[in-house]
Amino acid sequence: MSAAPPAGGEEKRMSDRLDGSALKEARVLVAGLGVTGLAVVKFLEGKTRETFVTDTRGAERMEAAVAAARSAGAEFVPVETLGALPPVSLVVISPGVPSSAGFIAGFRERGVEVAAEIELAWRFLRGTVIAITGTNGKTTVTALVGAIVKTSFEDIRVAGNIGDPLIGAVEGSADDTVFVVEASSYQLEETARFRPRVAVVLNVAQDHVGRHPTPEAYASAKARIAGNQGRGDRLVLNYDDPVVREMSRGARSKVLYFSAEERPARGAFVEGGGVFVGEGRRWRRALDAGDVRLPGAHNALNAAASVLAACSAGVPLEAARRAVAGFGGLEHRLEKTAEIDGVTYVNDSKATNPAAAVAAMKTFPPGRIVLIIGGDDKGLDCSQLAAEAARRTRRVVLLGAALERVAAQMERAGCAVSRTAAMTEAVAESAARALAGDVVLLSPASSSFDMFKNFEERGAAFKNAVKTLSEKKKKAG
Ligand code: UMA
Ligand code: ADP
Repeated sequence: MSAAPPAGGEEKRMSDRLDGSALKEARVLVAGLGVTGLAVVKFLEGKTRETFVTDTRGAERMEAAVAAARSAGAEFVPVETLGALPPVSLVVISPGVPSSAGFIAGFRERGVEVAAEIELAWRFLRGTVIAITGTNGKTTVTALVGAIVKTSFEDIRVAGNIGDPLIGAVEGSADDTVFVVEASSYQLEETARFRPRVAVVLNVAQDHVGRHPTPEAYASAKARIAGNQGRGDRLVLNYDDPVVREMSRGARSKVLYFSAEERPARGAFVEGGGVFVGEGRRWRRALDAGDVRLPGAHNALNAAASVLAACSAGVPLEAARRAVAGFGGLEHRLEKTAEIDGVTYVNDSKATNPAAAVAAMKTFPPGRIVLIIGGDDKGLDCSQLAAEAARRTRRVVLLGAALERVAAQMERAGCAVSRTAAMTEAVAESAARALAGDVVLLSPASSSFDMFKNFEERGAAFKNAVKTLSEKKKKAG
C-alpha cells in the first residue's frame, strides 16, 4: 500500500544529534504500531510538538493499540491519509516495516529523516552498548552476555529484538548503564549513527529472503552494526564464517575473532570443549569443557563470543566463567524436554532456518536422530540440510504439508520420510520410529506460521504432545 507524499515543502531533517530541544519542535511519525511502535510512542509522550502513528493494518484491527497510543498523546493516521499530515521532520520505523515500504517512500524522497527505533534510542541513551547480531544465536548470546555482565555492573538493561524494544529501556540511563542489545538485520537497516562500544556478529546464513533482496544486502544490513565504530570500540567476529570474517575489512575498531578451527591473531578459540582467550603467543584458559552447559559445538562458539564481548566491556574473566557455568540456556533452543523409554525429546522450535537445524543435528550422534521438520516454506536453499539429514537421521518426520518441497529433497538425498498432519501425530510417529538411545528432535528449519501463532506456540505443542505420550506410556505400564 502506498500513500501520497505529504504536501508542502516545509519538512526538515532532524539535526544529526537529536536532543530534547530539537524533538520538542518536531512532528514525528511512528511507522508500525506493534510492540516497537507503542514503545516509541510512549517514549515520545510530552517530548514532541506532535506525534502521529500509522500502520498498514488499519485502526479497526488494532483498537487496543490505537487507544494506548492515543492515551500517550499520539494520533493514529491511516496510511491512506498520510498525505494530509502537516510536515513531519522524523519518521521512526518499526523493524517489521521494510525500508522500501511504499508509505515511507514519499517521506524519504522529500528528505525527511527515516530512523530505526534503535537509532532513536541510541541518540538518547547514556552508557555502554554491547550489540549482538547474526542469523542464529542472537537471543542466546544476548541473554548470556546479559548474565555475564550482571556479575560486574549494577545497571544492566537487556533489550532489542529479544523482545523488549531498546527505546523502552532508555529512560533513566546513566554513564554507568550497560545495554546488551539484540539487533536484527531489520533493525540495523535504518541506522545511521548507532555505535555500540562492543559489536558482535555471530554468523550469516540464508534467511529473510523476502525482506532483503540479495544475500549481500542481508549481510551488509548486519555489518552496519560496526559501521560507525571507531578506535576504542571492539568488533567480535566469527572467524569460521567467511562472510563474517570479511567484516573486519575497513574496521576502525579493534577486531577480536572467535574460532573453533584455528587460533586467531587475537580473540578466542575453542579446543576440546574449552575456550581460550588471548592474542599472539599469550593465551589463557577462559572456560573448561564442562563450563558450557548448552549442548553443541555452535554453543561453545556462542559462549566464546559472549565471553569476548562481556570481557571487552570490563568483566573479569573469572566472573565470566562463573556466569557461563550458571547459564542453562533458553526455552525452545535445544531444550531437553523429556526422556521416555531411553529416547530423549528435544525442543528446538526456534530453528526457523536450515542452518539452525543443521547445527542442531550436528549436536547429536549421527544416525541416532529422528528429526521433525515443517513450517512455512520460505524458499531457502535446503541442499545442505538434506545432505546432513541423510547422513545423520534415522528418519525425518514432516509436520504439515507446507515444507513438502524440502521433504521431497530429503527423500531424494536418501532420507526415510514420514508425513504427518498434526504435532501429536508427528510425536507419535517419531516415538514409534526411535530406538533407545535416540533423540527425537523438533528442529523445523522453517518459521511456524503455517500452523502456529509463533515458534513459542509450536514448541509448547511439541512439549504437550511429549507429555501426553509420557503419561500414556506410564498408564500402559
Ligand atoms: N507493519 C506495517 N507495515 C508493514 C509491516 C508491518 O504497518 O509494512 C505493522 C504491522 O501491521 C504491525 C506492526 O507493524 O502492527 C508490527 O511491527 P513489527 O513487525 O516491527 O513488530 P513489533 O511488534 O514491533 O516487534 C519487533 C520485532 N518484530 C520483527 O522484527 C518482525 C520483534 O522481533 C522484537 O522482539 C520487537 O520489535 C522488539 O524489538 C520478533 C522477530 O520475529 C521476535 N524478529 C525477527 C527474527 O528474530 O527473526 C527479525
Ligand atoms: P536468534 O535470536 O538469532 O534466532 P536463538 O538463540 O534464538 O537465535 O537460536 C535460534 C536457533 O538457532 C536455535 O534453534 C538454536 O539452537 C540455533 N543456534 C543458536 N546458536 C547458533 C549458532 N551459533 N549457529 C547456528 N545455530 C545456532
